[in-house]
Amino acid sequence: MDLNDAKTHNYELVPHKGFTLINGIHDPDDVDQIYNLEIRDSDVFVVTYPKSGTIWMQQIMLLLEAKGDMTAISSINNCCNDELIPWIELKGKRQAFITAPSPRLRVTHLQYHFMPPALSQKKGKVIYVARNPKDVLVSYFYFHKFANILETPKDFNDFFEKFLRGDVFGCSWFDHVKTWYSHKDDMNMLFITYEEMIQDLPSAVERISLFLGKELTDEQLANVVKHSTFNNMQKIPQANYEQIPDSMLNHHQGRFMRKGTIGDWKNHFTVAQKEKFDEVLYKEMKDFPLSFIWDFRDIE
Ligand code: PPS
Repeated sequence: MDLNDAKTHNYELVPHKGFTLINGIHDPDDVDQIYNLEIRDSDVFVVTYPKSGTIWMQQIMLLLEAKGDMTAISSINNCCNDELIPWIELKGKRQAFITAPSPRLRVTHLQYHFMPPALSQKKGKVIYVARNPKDVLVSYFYFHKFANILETPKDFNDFFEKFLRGDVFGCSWFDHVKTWYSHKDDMNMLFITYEEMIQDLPSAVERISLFLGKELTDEQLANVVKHSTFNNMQKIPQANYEQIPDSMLNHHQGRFMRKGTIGDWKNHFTVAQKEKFDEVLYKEMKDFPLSFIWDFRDIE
């Protein structure tokens, strides 16, 4: 199935093997078969919890492949970035992966246990993009209003509680990040944060390029950066999913490229919500060697 498939479905979350899938766009049997895929050394998977910078990383990878030439990407008749770097877990995409030419670039929101074990034997590459969970929550709240494939939240607090319970597609942000991070050294993995990318996009692009073994000139790298800034991506219809039909994305309710910043949670969380979130955060992450940037001021 393509994301631009205009059929009307009854989308709902279905629990599957300790994770959740979205009925209508995921097929559990198909998802289970991902584990058995043969991996090539040239395969690259971008792994994210939803709303952590997937489309941003897609854009950077497409531009690196095209050596910074945006016209080369725009001239391909694609409706959105994920037609060129698809989600492996969407219906029909696993089959296409098997015969696709190298390099096979894919994105996924899946948890670690669904992915081929060859990745943990250092075959292929993984880029994990993590974003601070308070901003993920806010971005995900707006995406639930925007996406008809997800339940519209009653209000912010209702969504806040669901997110903390992991009662959303992607399940618990904490489990997702901790599980993938704990396998970092088994894999060829680049672990990078959304905040690092905001803080210094040229350095982030250089790291990604080096990790992927790309050889670009300084000018080509500068073009990759230029065409992957939030302001420029906002103007690209493919990055905004503008051609995805209203049956899937309610374009009157918002835009995919919404704010693209750090610390928007401060405009949404009440004091009580912040305290509650921090309690859970402490409990979940106190023994974990990961820290996040929560505010723009922290990097100024
Ligand atoms: S999804 O639906 O899970 O694939 O969403 P995902 O692409 O992972 O995340 C969407 C958020 O990433 C922001 N974004 C960017 N921020 C800064 N710079 C650039 N170039 C960029 N591209 C995408 C996008 O705006 C969403 O965040 P919010 O906070 O909602 O704006």
